Amino acid sequence: MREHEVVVDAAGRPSAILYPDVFNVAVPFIDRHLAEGWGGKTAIVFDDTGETVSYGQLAERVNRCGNLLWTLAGESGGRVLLVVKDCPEFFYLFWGAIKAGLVPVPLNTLLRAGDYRHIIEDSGCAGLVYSPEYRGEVAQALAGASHQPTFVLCAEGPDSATGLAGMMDESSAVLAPAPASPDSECFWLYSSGSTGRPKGAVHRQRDIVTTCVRYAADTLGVTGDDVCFSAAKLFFAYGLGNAMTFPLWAGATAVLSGQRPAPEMTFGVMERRRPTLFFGVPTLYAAQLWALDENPAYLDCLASLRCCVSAGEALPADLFRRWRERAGTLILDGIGSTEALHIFISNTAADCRPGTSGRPVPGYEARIVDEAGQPVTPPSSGNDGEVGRLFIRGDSTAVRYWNNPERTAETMTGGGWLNTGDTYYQDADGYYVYCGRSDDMLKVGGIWCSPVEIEGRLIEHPQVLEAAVVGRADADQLIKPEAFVVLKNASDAGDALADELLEHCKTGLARYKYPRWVNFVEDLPKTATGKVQRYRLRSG
Ligand code: 3UK
Repeated sequence: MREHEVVVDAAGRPSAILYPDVFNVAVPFIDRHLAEGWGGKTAIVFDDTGETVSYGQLAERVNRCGNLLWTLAGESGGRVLLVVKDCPEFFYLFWGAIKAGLVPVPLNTLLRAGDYRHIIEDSGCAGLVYSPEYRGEVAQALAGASHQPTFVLCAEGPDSATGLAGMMDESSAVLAPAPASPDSECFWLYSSGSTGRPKGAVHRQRDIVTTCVRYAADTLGVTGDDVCFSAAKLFFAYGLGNAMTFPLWAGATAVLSGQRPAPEMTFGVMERRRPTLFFGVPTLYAAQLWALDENPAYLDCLASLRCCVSAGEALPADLFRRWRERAGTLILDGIGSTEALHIFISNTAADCRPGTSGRPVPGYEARIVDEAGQPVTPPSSGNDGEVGRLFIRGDSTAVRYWNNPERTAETMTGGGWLNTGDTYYQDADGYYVYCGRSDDMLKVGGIWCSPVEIEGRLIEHPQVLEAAVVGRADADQLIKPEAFVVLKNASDAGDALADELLEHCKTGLARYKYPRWVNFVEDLPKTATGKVQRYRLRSG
């Protein structure tokens, strides 16, 4: 098989990615490093056990696992569901499946039996592999499911006949890549969404390469010297790139932890494994700052970082500033999605505007359109552009949802344009500013009002930990903002603080945007991936 080729322009930036007709993406990500003489380099450090895996060991285990999965599945193109925590086996399973011509489907390990059952039935999977931690939910899902996979395997544990390690040992260490093409279907990711059943986004072989060339290498500058640590888990498209495809593409090292990403865990991993790149979500950065205040010794753990990345939800400018002051690094906010596979609009170290998502990653196009699908007025002579719906186009977007032509038509809208479901505008300098999900936006007094902006103002208040804002109809049935606030100290709640927060909003925002109601709550409803579910806060 001929190698892929990244064509660069005169400035050394990627202008095109060329592929041979026959292309299996496991070859450049796994086998290439052996051919280039890097077999001895460390690919994975597993923090839970201290185990390290070299690129040579990785290639051999991917082959063994691919042979095993192929033998068990007995069909080409069969889906293999992975309910697997972050650990080296995740790599063997994901790449082994792809190399053998099967379709890996990493699943959120925080789901419950009912969700797994839906996915087992929806995918018509050939196999399911799970980490022992999730045995209970998986068993319950299988017991009730109308479809039964051909094989079910535990990813860890004693070398018994049902365990992965023992069965891999008995499988051949030689595996020729299954013939595929750059456009053939490669893996799926179920997107959680805040509403409705999860939908399987179908990604092609080339999609992974695109995110690595365009975002990881060109935007973030990941090289073989980097050590990547992601608090976002591998089952999430964000984590899959951060902690697996990006380091593998660059010949770098991935640090994995099977533990829950609380501040203590992330600081501990940083202290032991010295990552250069850290990938988190805004809520975690906020909690880490809080922990740094409590325990300043944590600061030493951050010394190896050259840069941090945030995605999943908008990073408030205040959090960006506090982190830069306290931790001394930038947090590059970028927006990505399961359907786009990774980040497509981003800040960079050289061009960073706090409170915005940055500019389109080179290789992606963005369009902001009105409800009729027409481009909104762009920014001009010092004025912001109009607010509208964000569509993007790029060579990593999912081709369809499995088994769901209606949602496919709504989201993959033709001509390669993906409807992100997000509301954005471009500021006067062209930076893209997130205003909320298209369906979370409020019209207050006839003017678009972003819950995210009000939340950003609320959390600037020193007593506020988290906030969510939704629309609530007032006595005239006009929509006005209502705030749900989590305090750092719940005992501070009271009318005096509520009044103070209103004043804080009125002084910091256009006046019509202040919340008309403030509710103090213990926590906010969130999806399994940590996004606030505003729709659950809306009344009536
Ligand atoms: C929201 C953001 C504002 C936005 C993801 C990086 O989050 C990821 O994928 P999901 O499918 O959700 C996608 C939706 O999340 N969002 C993501 N990033 C930002 N909103 N600022 C941001 N920086 O609504 C988007 O449509 O769970 C993130 C890489 C890969 C991903 N899958």
